[in-house]
Amino acid sequence: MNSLTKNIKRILLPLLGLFVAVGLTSCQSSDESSSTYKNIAEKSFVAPGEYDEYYGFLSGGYSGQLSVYGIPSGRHLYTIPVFSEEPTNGYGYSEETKAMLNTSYGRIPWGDLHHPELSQTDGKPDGRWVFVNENNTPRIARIDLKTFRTDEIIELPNTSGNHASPFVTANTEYVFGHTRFAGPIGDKQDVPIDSYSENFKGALSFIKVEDDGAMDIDFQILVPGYDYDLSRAGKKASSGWAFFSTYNTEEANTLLEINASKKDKDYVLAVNWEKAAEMVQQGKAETMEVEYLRNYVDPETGIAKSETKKSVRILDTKKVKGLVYYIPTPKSPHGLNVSPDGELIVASSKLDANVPVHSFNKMIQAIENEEFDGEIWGNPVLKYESVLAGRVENPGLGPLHTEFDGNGYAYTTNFISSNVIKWKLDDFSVTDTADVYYAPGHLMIPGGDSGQPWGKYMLVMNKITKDRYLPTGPELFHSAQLFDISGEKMELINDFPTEAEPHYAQAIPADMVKENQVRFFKLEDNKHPYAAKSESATKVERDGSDVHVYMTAIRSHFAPDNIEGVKTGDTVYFHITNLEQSWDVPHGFGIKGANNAELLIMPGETLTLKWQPKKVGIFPFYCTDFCSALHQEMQGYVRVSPQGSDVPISFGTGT
Ligand code: RUQ
Ligand code: CUA
Repeated sequence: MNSLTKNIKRILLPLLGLFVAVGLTSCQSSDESSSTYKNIAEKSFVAPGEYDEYYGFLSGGYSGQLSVYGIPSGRHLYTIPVFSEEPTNGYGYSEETKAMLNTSYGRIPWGDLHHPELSQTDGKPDGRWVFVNENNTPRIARIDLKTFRTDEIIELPNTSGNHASPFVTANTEYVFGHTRFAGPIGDKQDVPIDSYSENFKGALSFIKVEDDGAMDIDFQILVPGYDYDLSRAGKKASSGWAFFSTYNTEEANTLLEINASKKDKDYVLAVNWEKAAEMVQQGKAETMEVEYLRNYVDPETGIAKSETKKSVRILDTKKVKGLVYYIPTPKSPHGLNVSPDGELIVASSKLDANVPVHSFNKMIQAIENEEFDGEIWGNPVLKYESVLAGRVENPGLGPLHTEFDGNGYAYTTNFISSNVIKWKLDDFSVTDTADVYYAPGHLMIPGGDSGQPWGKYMLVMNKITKDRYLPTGPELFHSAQLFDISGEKMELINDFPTEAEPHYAQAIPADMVKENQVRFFKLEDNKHPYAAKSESATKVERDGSDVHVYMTAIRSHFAPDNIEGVKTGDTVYFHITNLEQSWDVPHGFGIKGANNAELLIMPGETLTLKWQPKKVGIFPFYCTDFCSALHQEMQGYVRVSPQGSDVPISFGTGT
């Protein structure tokens, strides 16, 4: 066995063994440790009626949604629907929100959401928006933190597996999206899979964010067909640059577990995005015809719309030079993180015994001095030693992600050894290790990937829950563990289950978000074409086989609440306007037999439920949200007659 194979075995076997090992490890608290926890409980205790210090935004992974948790309490505050339908409030089911889930492949009810990223100003999270990526059918969404709603979703063409995404530049000029799964780009799509090295490429997308948040792809950079795994923008010293970790530089198309673990080093790609943007301005990009959708909520009507885009501008690094540099990095790196001052680039190598740390300044010098070690597509590979700032020696097994506390320390998760290490940025020495339960992926310090971390708490998101909580059958929520990192030692202070699989998270001081909240929508500003802004404006209109119901809801009745003249074969649109004008008084709407979810209508808003009655009879509808003492009375009836009957449209609400 050559030493390479031995090395692979040495690394891969523990990976496999992990799943056995966690089964054997018992980390349940003994009486002794329970009492220790009682002593620290007050560190995460938020008294009833008091607020958390931070909003935490945790990705839902394969739920497709974004969860909002209070930190340090771990209270689950809200779930923001993004890439998946959400029956709780009818997102994706109401006529107003359906278009948010449109793609060039048709309407998709589900997504795989990996990374939240807060918008930034001067390298500091600013509380305007959260961006999130969809990994499966590549998209990026923007969530408005005044309403906690998804306002825009843009699809990324020429991309598969949008994983290294959606990281922002220091003033949110751009948000990035990238290819994890390389593939053919351009006209020639129908190619043999094993023609990978000839036909498969990657695309790095740079999405411009306007002042009002509107997104569009400014340009894409074509790069070799590697797997682009994670990225971060440079900041301060390195602003104008972006960095991407890669694996599978072997360009394998099968059994990647082995075939993409052959080379000793893959690369971190350093991309000069500022220069790329300039080149695009100078007309140096080619235009490629592709189709992709941009879905956005019309701010006037509140109705989501889709627009089809037809082309993107491409900078092909085979032809355009001076944009990308390859920094050799051992070995199948995953996490990619840039220190708060922008100088250090940490690429955690899943399969290497050390964590390499690159220096931005050394990189610039190496470029100037042409300290090169070959080239890829005519672009320089820099000498590893020329760029390396140092190594974190023996960090633990399976290092994945790193965050920074802003006080000179970094924290890195180890997936296989189930712990987090704290290490010093000036000499790369490990100063503390904390066990977590179990198999951590990402970790998050509020602002910890920005230029200004708030280094008081660290949240570690674990992939395996096992015996941490009461069992819930074969499926368990993942678990998050909160540490106090204000002292020398990391101290575990809270532990709570999290919905689906949080990959990454962001957090921001609550004051930066809570003062900006929209508490209700002003009725006078409602420009929905089917709004009924008072009960006197309610009506039912037939248009062929379509029936439009202009309905209002207010404590504690609907108007109209008796409707006749609907027939089987009709399509009924219930346009319901919530007339309330105060905070936290939604009304719900559900009707028997609807092949649809309920609606949850916020004060001042109009939402529409589409219903196709299939049976003759009397169909009750009711408010689904306990809104008032007489909520149970908030109900009504629709009479459905057979197709062809001559029952006329009539409607009313009592007398
Ligand atoms: S991932 S556990 Cu960010 Cu999707 Cu690393
Ligand atoms: Cu309105 Cu219950």
